[in-house]
Amino acid sequence: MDRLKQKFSEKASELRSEIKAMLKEHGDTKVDEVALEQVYGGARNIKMMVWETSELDAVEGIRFRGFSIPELEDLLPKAPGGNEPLPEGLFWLMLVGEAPTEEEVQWLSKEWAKRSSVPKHVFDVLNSLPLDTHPMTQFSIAITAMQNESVFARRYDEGFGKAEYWDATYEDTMNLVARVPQVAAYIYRRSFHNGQHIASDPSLDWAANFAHMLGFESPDFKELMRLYMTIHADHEGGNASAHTTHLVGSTLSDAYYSLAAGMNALAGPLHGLANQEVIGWILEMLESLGTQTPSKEQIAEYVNQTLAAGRVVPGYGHAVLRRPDPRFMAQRRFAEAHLSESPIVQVVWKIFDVVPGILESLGKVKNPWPNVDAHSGALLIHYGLKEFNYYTVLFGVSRTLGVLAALCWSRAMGMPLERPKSITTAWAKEFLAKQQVVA
Ligand code: HAX
Repeated sequence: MDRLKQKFSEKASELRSEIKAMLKEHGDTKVDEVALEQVYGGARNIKMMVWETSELDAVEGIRFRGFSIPELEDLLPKAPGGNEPLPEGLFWLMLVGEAPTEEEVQWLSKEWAKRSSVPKHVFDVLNSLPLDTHPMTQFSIAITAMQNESVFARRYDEGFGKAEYWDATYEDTMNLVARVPQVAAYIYRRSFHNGQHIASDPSLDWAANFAHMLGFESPDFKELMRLYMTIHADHEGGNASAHTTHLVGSTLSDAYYSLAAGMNALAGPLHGLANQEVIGWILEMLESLGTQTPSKEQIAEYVNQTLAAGRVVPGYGHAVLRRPDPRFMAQRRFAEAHLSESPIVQVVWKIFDVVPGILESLGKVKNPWPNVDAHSGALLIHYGLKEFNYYTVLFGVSRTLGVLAALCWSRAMGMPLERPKSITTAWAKEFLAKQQVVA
């Protein structure tokens, strides 16, 4: 058993016993009440699942195992000479709840490099798709195409028992995390660089190797990828990509099916695809205004036109957050340090000055502040990654870390099939009528 698997097994066994004891004593304690508007309103804020790897506070933002993004920037190991946390460290932290040492992170980089070989048929499947197939469609198909390699599915067929589910899920998770950068880079190069692929360099860390396979060698871009892959990894369990992965996994669909399902959820414009939408919207705005350096007044006018057309302002608002997203602020800090003169970054910052006031004035938007997707595109464009319908794949590569670390925990905790209750409107009316009779 490898060292991370051993550690995970020990932690999981401890927590399993604790949960068993807690449920024995407090299993019928109420943790929530549900209002009819939540039932009709996208289940906002209803506590209905367990997600060990991270927790989202409406004001403070995301905490991974209790650590905020600025704290992670200090806590996690960096690449030699670098300032940004290595995503390997975040994965380790999410999986076992302890920050790794430099040596443990180096071991994990090597372990993923060892497991990174993608079966040839996956590339054949990708090559059979029209070149203009959306990169997220290609990504989802490629993940599903790898499913024949699932250790979980094979061992389930052979008749293995519940106590081993976590072990096989760990193997699938490690293999998938190791492989997705190569799959994602292949999609980028086939879609946008005439199929001129770049071989993996296993001496590099996971994010730097991904940057290299995409075709970007600048040290700053590699640092950006380390930051990007760290901050997009997890956002507790209720967001659509995490929840979908969790739900599908609860049927004992293996990690490949579960991740592909989660990626299909990420591909929606109200979720991960917003990173593509933001930059598309900014470029449309610049074109429509006929300037690369719009004034705040011009931006405000364009925002009002967007709203008048019944569209949302992409990159702003959030179902849980009620302050500027710390993931936006982390990217802003990176931009201030590396590319504060970039014209497109300047536009993003001006939009940040203008949009919250306008959204607030509508009186209905619960969070007028920027989310993670408001900044990322401008950073990528600056470094030359301009094909913005690819951006959600970058998000997906990172999100793989969080949703699969959480899937390991779900199988280790013996989480059951997820099956909440739905109602009909007829039931709701009848229920309300009975309540009135009682009152
Ligand atoms: N622009 C215009 N209107 C907005 C808005 C925005 N950015 N954000 C919210 N609203 C509107 C809603 O559409 C809703 O209007 P109606 O009542 O007319 O339907 C109203 O304000 C109340 O919505 P809310 O309660 O504040 O927000 P929700 O929890 O319903 O939705 C969303 C959260 C993220 C979907 C929403 O803010 C939105 O559409 N934002 C733009 C798209 C976006 O950036 N998505 C990415 C979110 C982060 C993420 O998942 N990244 O992957």
